[in-house]
Amino acid sequence: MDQEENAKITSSFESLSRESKELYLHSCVSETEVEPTALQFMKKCVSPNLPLIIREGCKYWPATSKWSHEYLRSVIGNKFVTVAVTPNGYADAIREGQFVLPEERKIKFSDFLDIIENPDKTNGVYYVQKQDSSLVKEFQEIAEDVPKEIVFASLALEKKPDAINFWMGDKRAVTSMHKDPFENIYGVIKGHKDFILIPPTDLPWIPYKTVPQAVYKETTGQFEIVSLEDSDPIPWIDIDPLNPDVEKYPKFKNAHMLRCRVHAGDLLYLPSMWFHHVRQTQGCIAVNYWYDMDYDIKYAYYTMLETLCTGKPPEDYIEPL
Ligand SMILES: O=C(O)CCC(=O)C(=O)O
Repeated sequence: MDQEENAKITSSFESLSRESKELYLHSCVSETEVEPTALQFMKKCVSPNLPLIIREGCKYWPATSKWSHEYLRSVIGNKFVTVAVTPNGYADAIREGQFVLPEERKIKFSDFLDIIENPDKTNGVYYVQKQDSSLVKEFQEIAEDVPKEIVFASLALEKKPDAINFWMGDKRAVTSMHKDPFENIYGVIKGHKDFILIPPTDLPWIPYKTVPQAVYKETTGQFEIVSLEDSDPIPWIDIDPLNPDVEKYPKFKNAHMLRCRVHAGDLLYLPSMWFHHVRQTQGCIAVNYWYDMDYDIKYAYYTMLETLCTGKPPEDYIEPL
């Protein structure tokens, strides 16, 4: 691409980012204390692709009052569940030039609770974070303590959730910045979560790097990073929004970061394709509902932006006849 064309594209990115801020983004995540109707949710959130916190939106779910450690021990203490273990709390993040997956272990839930209660007595950071509808697959004994769907969302989106996930972990466990193709309704049951959100229109300022995959393995008390030779390299975001290296990635300064704290009993609507980074308090428990996004005109524009940023057509691109 010649210089002139490059300058045109950069100025288009700047105007997209500026116009988005001026016309539709807010300076903080909107909040309500009243559950939206399906129509309000569609009109004010899904359609404009804007996040919303519904304070006390899950306060009256049975889980919010029932899920003490004592209760969980008595109901699922003997069950083996999948836990992600890392040396530093960063699962699925770039380390030493590789995308490093956590070591997945099956341990008894009561042993996991012991570790959460005494994190300094164990090597590594433990996080129950499997995202394959884990609440339904691994925690079915307690699944009845939360609704099977979020009614206003199912009505608005005209579908049932694709996955319902259970999250519980150490305060050092961090979910690195990424985006998902889901409309996400995220309920915090115990503790609180801190989200950093960046809108999809800021994609040009987000540094992606395509790196080989690897996995943590603990042997004799030491974690090592083992390369996954047979896996394909993947693109992942190479910046920590808590401590961004703006010398390396100066454009990241343009990103419009929204920060919000979601307390126990609150619901967050996290729109599809928004970049998010998540932290939590010790032993924080959450349940989230992923609804498949609609592959609509917003998605098509996003894909165009991605193509402009990378200079490459999308992976599933089919040459027109
Ligand atoms: O709670 C977390 O640690 C991450 C949540 C997340 O990434 C999601 O719900 O998509």
